[in-house]
Amino acid sequence: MDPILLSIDQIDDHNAQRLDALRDEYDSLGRALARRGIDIDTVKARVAGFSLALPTWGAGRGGTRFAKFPIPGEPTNIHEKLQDCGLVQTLGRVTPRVSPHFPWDKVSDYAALREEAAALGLGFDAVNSNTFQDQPGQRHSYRNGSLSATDAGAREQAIAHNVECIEIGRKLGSKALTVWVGDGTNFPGQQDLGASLDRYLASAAEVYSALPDDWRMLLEHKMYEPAFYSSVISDWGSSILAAQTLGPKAQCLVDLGHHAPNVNIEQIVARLHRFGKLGGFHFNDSKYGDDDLDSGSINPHQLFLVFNELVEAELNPRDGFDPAYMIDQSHNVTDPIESMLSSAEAIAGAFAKAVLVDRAELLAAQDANDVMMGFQALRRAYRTDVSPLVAMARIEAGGAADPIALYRLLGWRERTAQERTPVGLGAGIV
Ligand code: PSV
Ligand code: MN
Repeated sequence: MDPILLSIDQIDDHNAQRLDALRDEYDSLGRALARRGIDIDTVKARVAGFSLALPTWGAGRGGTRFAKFPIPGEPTNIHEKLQDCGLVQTLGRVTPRVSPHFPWDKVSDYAALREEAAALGLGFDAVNSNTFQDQPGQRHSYRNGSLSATDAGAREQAIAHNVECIEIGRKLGSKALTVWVGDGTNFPGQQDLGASLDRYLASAAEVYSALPDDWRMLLEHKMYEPAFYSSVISDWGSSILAAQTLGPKAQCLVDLGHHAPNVNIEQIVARLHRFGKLGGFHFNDSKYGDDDLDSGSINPHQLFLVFNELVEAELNPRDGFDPAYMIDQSHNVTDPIESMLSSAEAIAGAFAKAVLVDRAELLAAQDANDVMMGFQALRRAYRTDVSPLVAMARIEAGGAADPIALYRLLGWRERTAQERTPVGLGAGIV
């Protein structure tokens, strides 16, 4: 496959046809914002500075527990996944990093992989360990847990895998390890709820001790699935207690789909930040559970409210607030490249809206207990159509005015369908 994904001319031609209309819309939005005392170019600069990572596994079609429906040309190895992520970044310009998952993305030469990614305009973000599946030839099964297993051999194997992920991550230029375990139970009485957490903490401490000085360990909680009665790190409470027990390099990672229904996620964000423990975010959307739907497709208002807290945290940082942002979605019925482009734009848009919130007005309303004006400060920002602003930031960074339209014109899938090995059927990922 040609590593040059598309020429600058192709993007320029595409943009040239749309630029006049976009300028008109941008200027109109600029005038509307100026009437609110907001300088559009300042907001655009904030948006231009916003970025997040793509998950390597998001480049492939996901699936449900029941089935996976592959599409021709989808990637089957890390090299092809990098190409697709590189294309997303070239067109969208919000996602300059990828977050790899091991052992799914194992190769023999990580220095070469780092160079390969750099040639595509990509760096590496947090590395993800996988002790929620058994691998061929593995000595101990994770059937009864990994870091929290009663079997010392399984625990040691899980610790060693996480330490290996850190070593790989160092070679890739990463600075964080994200740990999500599927450990838990399906039946009352299956495990001692206290002792399993003790075992998890002891194992996690060993992983923690292998972290380089400038690394973080991000603990990702999830209420249920694959465990349906209890999960060891089920909620933000368990997560922050574990992070506090482990030490300052341990922080919590919030995946939008991993909570009890109707939980106030923005409040969780604010709480974690209050204690300097908000380390990362997995963006997706959800209707019922960990649905891994496209960001902003179900509840865009929640996404905005989450960003309202994140922007607030940025403005009032505690303990070097520097969250690792990533998309974590399962693209079951769309072309993953299109979903990642659309989601990156939705996430950047939610960030832009949160930047528009008049913080002084919000604070004054809160201090005066003026409920309606506090709400209106958020509402005014939320209902602003920021798409011209996000598009202009993208174009100025070298991206496409309409990334999905240009992607379709490229015939990328038709090409990759000719050149890539077809994916097998089967069930999807969690
Ligand atoms: C678990 O559901 C999760 O959100 C974790 O981030 C995993 O690493 C990822 O999904 C893999 O499917
Ligand atoms: Mn996740």
